[in-house]
Amino acid sequence: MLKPFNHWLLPLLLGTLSAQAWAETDTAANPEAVQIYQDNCAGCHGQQRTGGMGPALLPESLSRLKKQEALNVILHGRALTQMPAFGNQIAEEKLNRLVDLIYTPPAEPLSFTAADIQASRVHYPQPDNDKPLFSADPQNLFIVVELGDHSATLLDGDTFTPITRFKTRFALHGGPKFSPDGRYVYFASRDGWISKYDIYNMAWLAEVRVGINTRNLAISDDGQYLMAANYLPGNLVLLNSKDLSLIDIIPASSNGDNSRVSAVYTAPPRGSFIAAMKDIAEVWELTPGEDGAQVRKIATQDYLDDFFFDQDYQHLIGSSRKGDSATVLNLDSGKETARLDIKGMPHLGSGITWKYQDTEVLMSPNLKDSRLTIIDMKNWKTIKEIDTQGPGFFARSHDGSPYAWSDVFFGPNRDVINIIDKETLSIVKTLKPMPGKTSGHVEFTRDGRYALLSVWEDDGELIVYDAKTLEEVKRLPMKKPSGKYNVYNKTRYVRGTSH
Ligand code: DHE
Repeated sequence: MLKPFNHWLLPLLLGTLSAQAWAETDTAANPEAVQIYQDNCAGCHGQQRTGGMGPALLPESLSRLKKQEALNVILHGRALTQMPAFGNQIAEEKLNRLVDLIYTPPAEPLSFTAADIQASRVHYPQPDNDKPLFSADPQNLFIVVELGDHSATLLDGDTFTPITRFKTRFALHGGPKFSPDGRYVYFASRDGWISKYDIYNMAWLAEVRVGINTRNLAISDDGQYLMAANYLPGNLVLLNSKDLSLIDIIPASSNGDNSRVSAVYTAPPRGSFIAAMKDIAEVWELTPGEDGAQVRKIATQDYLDDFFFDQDYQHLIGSSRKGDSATVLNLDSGKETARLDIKGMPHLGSGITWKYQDTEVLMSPNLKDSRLTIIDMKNWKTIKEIDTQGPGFFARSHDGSPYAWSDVFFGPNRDVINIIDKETLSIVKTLKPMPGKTSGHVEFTRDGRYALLSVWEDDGELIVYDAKTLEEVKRLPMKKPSGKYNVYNKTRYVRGTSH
């Protein structure tokens, strides 16, 4: 059953932001653009460009959109959203100045307070039904995020049939996270919205805006708490996951230094969250409670940015911001126990592990170099480097599969996917799912029998492969499908998937 649903059309209680007049410098430098903005954009994007129903229009939130693309959206509107076309009302040359304005940092610092968070909360009707409204196995569902038109598809993981497709907030980032029972899924958007969706009833339940520039979210092992990491303002926000009410705001500052927070992860066996700090040489462990979070600060030698954890969450493997090495931190003792020799820029967050001979290995893609690095997790030594056709972004495997999959996300060969034999540690096959089109990010079904791959294009596809024979099983058209997340694999923290 496909259920069309556009949550932008529902009445929204928009957040009120701290009153701040336009900085005089903005008005003086670009007065006409400021006027155009106030007359046409402020209603949805906020008086101070910090967002409302529409996304924030600040350099931090637009860094991934080229100016020409922003101009095209203003000229022609954005399909399936409330963004209208202005090309037939305002001269292009004036709109160009408007684009310049939104890519200019505000002259005065922005603030986003507890009151702003509370005022932004959106409640939807709460369904009175505890059973899925579909017959698919609730543990073998996938959520597929489609960045192309800011949507998500709920997919039956046995038949590979879409159950429903729904609009999401603009520009989601990081994996959505499920409640432990798999009934609810939580999304984070780059401009601060946290949204809770009821999978069984295929309905939004609540939303809240937690910041201006958000990185990701994590759910506690017991499902009670949600923590979000923000670049702007630099802080962590703790919510009650039931109704997304605010519990605590934890500013990311230490000894007078303020930091952006790169990401927050849940550490289930520890009952805590672990946060990566962008601008201070510390790792934070936060234990949530009804009255707030207790913070343990672990000093590190480097600024550690991108984290991977071993299966029992005793060790954190973090790459240094400079990207030329990685550190192993024992989370119990708070001491650095090893250094990994990984050149280039390892993307540890996308690393995966599997059992190999009498040990466990970690394989990390590399954002800068054309190689995959495989490390023995007993002694933290590199045991194999695999040359690839370009830098990669994601890697995936499953205990039920003999192979690990990794993309080549950048450069002329971004259309290939390498299949690595987990016993021989070598590439056994290279797939080219759609020549010339970026392919990346794989997730397996609950039993590891099938692998689902994205063709990462506006008119892209989700391709289902038999994970053993590597033959194609099905193609589904999708709009720039990015990540896909299997309920069982994610809620059981299965080896080979992202946690
Ligand atoms: Fe991501 C996860 C950081 C750019 C798509 N990305 C993550 C996580 C971090 C991270 C810390 C883990 C959080 C989580 O899942 O809860 N990403 C970063 C960056 O620092 C970087 C390089 C720059 C930035 O501007 O943020 C970056 N990421 C991108 C992209 O350009 C991608 C390809 C497209 C996009 O969405 O913007 C992208 N990142 C993803 C995806 C995941 C992700 C799909 C979840 C992967 C998973 O399997 O769980």
